[in-house]
Amino acid sequence: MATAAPATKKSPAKTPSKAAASKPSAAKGPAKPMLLLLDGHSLAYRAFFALPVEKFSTTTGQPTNAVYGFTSMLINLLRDERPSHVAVAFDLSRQTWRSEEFADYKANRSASPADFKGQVELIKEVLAALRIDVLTAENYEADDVIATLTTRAEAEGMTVRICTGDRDALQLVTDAVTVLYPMRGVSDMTRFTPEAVQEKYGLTPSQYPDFAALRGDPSDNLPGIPGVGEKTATKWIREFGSLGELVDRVDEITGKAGDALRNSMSSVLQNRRLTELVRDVELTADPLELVAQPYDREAVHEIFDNLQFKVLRERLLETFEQADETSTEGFDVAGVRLGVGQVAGWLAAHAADTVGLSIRGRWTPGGGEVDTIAVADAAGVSAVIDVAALGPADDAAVGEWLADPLRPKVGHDLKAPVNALAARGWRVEGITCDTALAAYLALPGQRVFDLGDLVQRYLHRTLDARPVEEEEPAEQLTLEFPDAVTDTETAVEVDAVDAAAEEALALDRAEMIKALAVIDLAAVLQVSLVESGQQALLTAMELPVMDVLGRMERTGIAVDLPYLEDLRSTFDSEAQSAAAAAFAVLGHEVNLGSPKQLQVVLFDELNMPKTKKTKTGYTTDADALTALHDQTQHPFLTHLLRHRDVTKLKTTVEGLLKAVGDDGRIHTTYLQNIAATGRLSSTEPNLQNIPVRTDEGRRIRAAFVPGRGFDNLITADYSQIEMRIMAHLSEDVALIEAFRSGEDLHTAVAVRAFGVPASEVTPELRRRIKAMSYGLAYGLSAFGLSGQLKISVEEAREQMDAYFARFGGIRDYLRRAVDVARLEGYTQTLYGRRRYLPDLTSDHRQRRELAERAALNAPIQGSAADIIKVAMLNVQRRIDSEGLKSRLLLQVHDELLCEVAPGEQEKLTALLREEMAGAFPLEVDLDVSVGVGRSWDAAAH
Ligand code: DCT
Ligand code: MG
Repeated sequence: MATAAPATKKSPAKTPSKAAASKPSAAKGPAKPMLLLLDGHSLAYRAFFALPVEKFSTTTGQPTNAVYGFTSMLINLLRDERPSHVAVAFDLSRQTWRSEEFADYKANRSASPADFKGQVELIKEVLAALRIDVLTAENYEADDVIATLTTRAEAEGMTVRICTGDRDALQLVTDAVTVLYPMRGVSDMTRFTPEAVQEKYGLTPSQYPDFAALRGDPSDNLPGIPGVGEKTATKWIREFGSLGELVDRVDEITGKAGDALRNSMSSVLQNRRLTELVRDVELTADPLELVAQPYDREAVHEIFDNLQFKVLRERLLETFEQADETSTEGFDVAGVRLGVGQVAGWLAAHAADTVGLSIRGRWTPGGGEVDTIAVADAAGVSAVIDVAALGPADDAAVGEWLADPLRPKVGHDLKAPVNALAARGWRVEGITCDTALAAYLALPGQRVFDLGDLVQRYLHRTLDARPVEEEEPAEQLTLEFPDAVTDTETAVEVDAVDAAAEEALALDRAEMIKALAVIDLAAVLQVSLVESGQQALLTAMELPVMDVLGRMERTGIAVDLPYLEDLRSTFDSEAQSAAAAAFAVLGHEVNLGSPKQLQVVLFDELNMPKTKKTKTGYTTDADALTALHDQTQHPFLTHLLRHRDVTKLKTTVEGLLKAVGDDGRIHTTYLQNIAATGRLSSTEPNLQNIPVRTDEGRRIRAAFVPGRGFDNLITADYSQIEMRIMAHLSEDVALIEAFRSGEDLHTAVAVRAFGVPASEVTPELRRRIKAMSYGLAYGLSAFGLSGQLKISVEEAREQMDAYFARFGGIRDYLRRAVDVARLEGYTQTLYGRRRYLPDLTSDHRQRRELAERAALNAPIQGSAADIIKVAMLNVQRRIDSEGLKSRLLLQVHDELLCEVAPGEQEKLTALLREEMAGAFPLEVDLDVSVGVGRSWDAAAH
């Protein structure tokens, strides 16, 4: 029995199609309906082989080349063909009437490559988001479904476009049916009309399957005739008109070819039966029901986010912008640049309003320059403030307005512009929404928060000016009676001035549109945050954190420049001597940075055991070489690894040197909305990159020193914060007790889980127990654990069992965490920060397991991130309220770093301890250690 999706039928008449929604001109009358049919598997396969999988994979390792290529072809087809009806046919399995009739049918095909599997499901998800019907029929191939729909569509008077990578479909070509056949890659399509078939093969479409039967088809495992090629096959069909006629008069063919044909007659006839497409498969959908629908915007964003298709999403949105009634709308922008004296008036008139901002200028680390501030109110009134052309009264008014916490402001990604305003001497208070931060809370999995994208997604609008309605303007009358004077030169001058003015006006308009857009966007995002219970995270956490981060960026941290330069040359010469030592072992030089040359040295010259094979040979990545070194202890590897380490350190130091500003301080830039867990990161320099526990890391941190007028640096950090959060969340009695015993945690765990006396817990054992605690907390399997601890899987399983026998609450919590997240679709931190994990229900094992580990990790890492943010805010508030001169400088990992003003050390130490320990009332207390010194390293403890 044949089945076809979907079960629900749609009315062909009511819903306007995606293409039809682009308003075909009424004068032409309704265009003939056009059905676009795609062969899902054959195109997906084409795409898979046309696009390199290395270039098309998500950061989580999901291959996407087939999905990408298929979706790209689909978008092009929808754009170019503008079908009114559309469907995609898929094969269900390899078992069809053809394989029943001929057991060897397609039997030569190897199993689909591992990277291909799973992508078909993703393609179906894309199609569901685009609201395109997927049709299948048991016992039939997609080809037959297509042939059936084509036949019926033609009978209904529709035209048909078939896109497939299978030439058997050429038999369907008529004046009303065109086959689009992808040539090289996925963007070139050959259009097979009857004429094109004739031109290419010298045959009519109905002769094509006759010819194909004679030729055979290696890809379907259909045998050909020995000694008879395409030329002869074509000649015969042309001469006799059809295979039937040829069979009837087969004796007229003489010579070897004739004998071969007569010998192969039964396989030729079988080929012909198999090549014939079935035109009456029972389907539950009729061609007229396959109306093209407007796509499901939310679903498209979701699947494209998952697949990390940025360019394709833009192409899709752009292509169907006009078709989508709601998205064509831009913004009414009637505002102008405010003249001298008008700024104060505009701001006074908006004293009670929330004002949308868009700030234009140039941002530098911790500073910058502002050109204009575009402002808008919720009623759609907008204006532009030219910062360079402010009179004294206006200047004061802008300063007062910006600094007033009771005058609400909203904007997008304001940290950098606020730093630039600060450089101009303007403090900013009263930011009630930053749409980049609000979107980060609403869509934590996304990494880029572009205003235009968000406006599309949440407001279904574009950042364009809405065209002004063309009325009969009175001025036009005067234009019809132009001044008689036409001085060419003046006209040219006027044109140039006009062009410049036009350009300035366009810039101002773009800025005003952004100011208008953020107001509407903020409103929508705030509703969404209220719905998900994350409103307080925005107002009480992320927005104040943005303010503190901006202050830290502007303050920067002093460095000992001569020391840092020395350090660079030290690392440089260490790198050189490591290289020299490596060359001495080899007896010749080699480029240590070239994987190709290393492969030759390691595996050919030194005959080392082979590492994992990749596309470019045996891998020489850090993990593999470390393992190889553990295994062989080869001196070449010792020097090579040392060379790599030191080179990396040198790069880190160079990054720091490059970042030192004119004031002798490094002003890092914090990234507040990148990490899906809620953690902060930083760039230029990336502070996370400075190794934490190594000697070299300490040498680097020794370069950070107190600035002039400050005594010391003081650092305060949490110890074992993740395990404390784990104890709190799991309520595991043994773990809580281990913490409360006052013993060192990892030692206490060793004692409890494995019965080793505390005195026998060596640093190495402690390290292993620690790795085990964190590993299990983050979802490591026995297999993973065996790898980390370099023990057998069996041993790892035993240790896991012993661990969980004692800390059963942890195991129960971990299971529950994943189950709840699967059910709800997201995890939550102690503060209600969400992380959405749709892959928890994926059929794709790799993706599902990745999501499961994320579900364990996110609440713990995210809660740690929340806690340190709260601590940072409270520390800053206390510093302000107590009027201290000391300053917060950095936040990195679980650590806060401050500059101590003279006489404030005691106060600051106490304050840091109090505020960090008191940031959240965990079941087990937060432990804070504080250290003071003349450098970051000296302060470490
Ligand atoms: N971490 C991890 N796996 C490890 C070690 C550390 O995931 N094997 C993560 C979680 C904690 C964080 O890094 C900080 O590391 P440590 O300071 O080493 O952890 P700790 O529990 O604070 O241990 P210690 O008491 O030794 O500082
Ligand atoms: Mg620690």
